[in-house]
Amino acid sequence: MKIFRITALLNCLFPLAAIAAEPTHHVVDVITDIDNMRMYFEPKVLQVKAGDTVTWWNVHKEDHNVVTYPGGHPNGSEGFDSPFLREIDASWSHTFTVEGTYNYHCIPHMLLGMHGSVIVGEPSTADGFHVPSREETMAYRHRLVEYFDYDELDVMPKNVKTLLGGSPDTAEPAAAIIPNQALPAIAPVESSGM
Ligand SMILES: [Cu+2]
Repeated sequence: MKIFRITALLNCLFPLAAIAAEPTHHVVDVITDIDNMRMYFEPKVLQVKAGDTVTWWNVHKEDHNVVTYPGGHPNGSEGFDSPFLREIDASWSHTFTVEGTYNYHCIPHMLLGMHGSVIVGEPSTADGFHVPSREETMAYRHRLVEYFDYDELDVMPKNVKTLLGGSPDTAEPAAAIIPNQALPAIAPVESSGM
């Protein structure tokens, strides 16, 4: 087995390279900081290699999920879409096989800037992302509309309701959360007055 001997020889000469090629397990902490009204992923940007597994770990008791944007994953990949992590220590894992950039977020807290990226190997170029079909885009939009219904808006912090275009003092639905209208750009949330 000549190939085997060559491999064995390379492993002797470059033992670190052999170790580095092994799949690695990474953890992203899913953080709920109620006092400061912050929900975030730590690290926000994680670089891994093809074959590696990432586990999102819910550090606190709060509902979170991790979902790639419809156009937020590389050509030829499936993206990912986790169930809700609800309890402390709840976790969900995904193994990355296709190289490129995966931009994801938590649906309940996307308006609080709960976004993250996993870069597998090299980052995707601008034209290297999956182009979602109309059906994929509409399905995603429908999930947002379902999630951010009137009841949810009612319990949202005032500054977020204001960002959505609703009145901060009422539970008025946000005009922006209607199918076929673009979501507004999210300005930085003022920390004063909280
Ligand atoms: Cu969340």
